Amino acid sequence: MKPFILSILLLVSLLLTPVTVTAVAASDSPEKDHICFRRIDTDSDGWMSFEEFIPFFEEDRAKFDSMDDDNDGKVSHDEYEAWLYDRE
Ligand SMILES: [Ca+2]
Ligand SMILES: [Ca+2]
Repeated sequence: MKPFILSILLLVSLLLTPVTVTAVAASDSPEKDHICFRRIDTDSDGWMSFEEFIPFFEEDRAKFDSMDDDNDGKVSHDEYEAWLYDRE
């Protein structure tokens, strides 16, 4: 009897797993475009350079300039956050 119950439990958990994964993925989707600043800032100097920006946003100078609020040629964490919230 016990192996039968175990196989039922296994079947139920297999059936429930895709639902759980879908629910998690759906709740994550609003954050999809929010790339962590620390991931972009690969040399960890606290600034996003245009070179660091390209792999994530492509060679879109206009977008980089729109993030670089004080036009010093680099994007601080605050400038990046402000740009993210501005967009929403
Ligand atoms: Ca950097
Ligand atoms: Ca700046």
